[in-house]
Amino acid sequence: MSNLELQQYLFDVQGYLVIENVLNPEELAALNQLIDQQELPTPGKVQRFGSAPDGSGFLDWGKPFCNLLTHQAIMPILRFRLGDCFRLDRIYGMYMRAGMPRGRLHADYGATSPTSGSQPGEYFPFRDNQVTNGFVVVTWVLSDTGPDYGGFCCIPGSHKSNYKLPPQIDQAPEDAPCVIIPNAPAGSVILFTEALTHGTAAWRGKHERRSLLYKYCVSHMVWTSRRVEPPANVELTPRQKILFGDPGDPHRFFPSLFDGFESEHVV
Ligand SMILES: O=C(O)CCC(=O)C(=O)O
Ligand SMILES: [Fe+2]
Repeated sequence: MSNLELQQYLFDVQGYLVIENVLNPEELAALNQLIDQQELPTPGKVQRFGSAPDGSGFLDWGKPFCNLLTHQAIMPILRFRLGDCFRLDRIYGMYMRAGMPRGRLHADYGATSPTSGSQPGEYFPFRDNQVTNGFVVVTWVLSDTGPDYGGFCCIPGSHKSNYKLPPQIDQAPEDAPCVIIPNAPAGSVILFTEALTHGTAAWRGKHERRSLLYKYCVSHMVWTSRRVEPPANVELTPRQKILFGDPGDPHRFFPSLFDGFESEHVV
């Protein structure tokens, strides 16, 4: 079984995947230095930085942020869940300091989602050996996160649950053994489906939490009328540019991110 098949299996079973050692120390330092240069306000009530839409958010801060858009470590995995045609719906960074409280557990699909009572849109059922799901988050971990510190937390497998999140877990996720904080050292990437029940655990680390979140969805799906704009000062590759295209039907009105990009390490 190839490593990719293993990743596919684990992503499907767990609803998330951690891949360690994707960014090397130089790449991490470059990203962290560019964030330092922004002189952001001390995190507290505000936990997010560099958000878009509107504008380009942290993509405007330099090429290292744009290099992550179509990184070879994530593209084959995004393809499992989003098919060949997908767009960048939104981005933001998260930073946290010791003592900052948790966020609420949530999911964007299924019984726990805020829209669970509404008519579903086009639905992609699971077919053997092929899973598609409209919305995937790629979190680039720029400082260590995990059970000792806090950060991203989730209920593994909850993307397949048919029941609403029980109030006992909602009110005290830190006491629920089913809620875990995956270990993800700096340089890791976490991919998760927004169907997974997930959230932000309180931060206990002495160091600052820093993560960059890139959220991708199938090409014909949008959440708002606002769009992430391509950065003004960085020349994007043709493949990266596709992510900023107007929403449209896959292949008919929105091009593939894989056809013709074989030279970019497409698996
Ligand atoms: O990484 C985190 O703290 C969770 C972020 C989150 O809830 C999300 O991306 O939807
Ligand atoms: Fe979320």
